[in-house]
Amino acid sequence: MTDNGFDALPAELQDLYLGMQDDLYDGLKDEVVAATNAALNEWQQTPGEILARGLVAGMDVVGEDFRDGILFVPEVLMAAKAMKGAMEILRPLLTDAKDVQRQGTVVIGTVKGDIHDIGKNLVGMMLEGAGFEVVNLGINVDADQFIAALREHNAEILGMSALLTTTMPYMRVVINRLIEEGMRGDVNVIVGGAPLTEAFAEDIGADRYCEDAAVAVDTAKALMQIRRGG
Ligand code: B1M
Repeated sequence: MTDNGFDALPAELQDLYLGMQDDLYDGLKDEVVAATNAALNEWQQTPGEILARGLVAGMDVVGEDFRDGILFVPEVLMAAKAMKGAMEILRPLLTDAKDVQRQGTVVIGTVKGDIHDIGKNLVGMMLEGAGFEVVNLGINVDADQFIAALREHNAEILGMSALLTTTMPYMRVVINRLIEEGMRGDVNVIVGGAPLTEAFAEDIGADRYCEDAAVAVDTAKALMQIRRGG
C-alpha cells in the first residue's frame, strides 16, 4: 500500500488528497466520503491509490498524534468512523470478484482483547476481490470461535489481525489450539497488524506474516497454489 507517486500528481489532486487527510484527522466523515467520491469519479483514482494517498496516509498521522498524546480516543474514533465511511464507498470496487478465478475460503478476525478492525476489514475486502470466500468473525475473537468457524466453513486459511503489542501473543494461543485439535496440517495461518514482524510470525508458528492487505492477497493466493500442488 506504499505510494511513491504523490509528488508527480497534478497540484489539484494533491490538494484533494491533503484535504482528505486533514478531514480524516478531524473526523469529518461526510467530507472524507465526498473527497473519496471525487477521487474516484473526477480523477479516476483506483481504490488502492485512494487508500494509500488519502485514507491510510491520514490515519498514519492520527496514529502518530495519538501516540504522542495530541489526540485522544474519542477523536481517533471519529477518524476511524470517517475512514469506515470511505471504505464503504470502496467496498464494492474491492470485493467485486467477477471474472476472477475462485480461490479458497479464509476465516479472518481480530484476536481476543483487540477491537481494531479497519486494517482487518480491508484485508477481508481485498481477499474477496481476489476471489476468496471470506468469513469475517469481527473483533475480539477467541480461539474457540476461530476453530468453530474453520470447521464450519471447511476453510483453508486462517487470517489473524492484532494491532496491540498486548494482544499479538494471543495468536500463539490460537495456533497451539489448532495443533491440539489436530487441524494445523489442514489450515494455513497468515497474520498481520502494525506491531507484528516476520520474526514474530515465525516464532509463533504462523505460515506467513503479511505487511499489508496487498501482501495478504498475494500470500493467500500463493498458499492456495501450493495446496493445489502448483
Ligand atoms: Co488504537 N492503538 N488503541 N484505536 N489505534 C494503535 C494501534 C496505536 C499504535 C496508537 C499509537 O499509540 N500510536 C496503539 C498501540 C500501541 C501498541 O500496542 N504498540 C493503540 C492503542 C494504545 C489503543 C488503546 C489501548 C488506547 C486506549 O484505550 N488507551 C485502545 C485499545 C482498544 C482495544 O483494542 N482493546 C485503542 C483504541 C482505538 C480506537 C477504538 C479509538 C480506534 C480503532 C477503531 C477501529 O478499528 N474500529 C484506534 C485506532 C484507529 C488506532 C490507530 C490510530 C489506527 C489503526 C488503523 O486503523 N490503521 C493506530 C495507530 C496506527 O496503527 N498507526 C492505533 C489503518 C489500517 C488500514 O492499518 O490496521 O495497520 P492497519 O492494517 C494494515 C496492516 O497492519 C495490515 O494490512 C492493513 C492494510 O494494509 N494488516 C494485516 C492488519 N491486519 C492484517 C491481517 C492480515 C494481513 C495484514 O492477515 C490476516
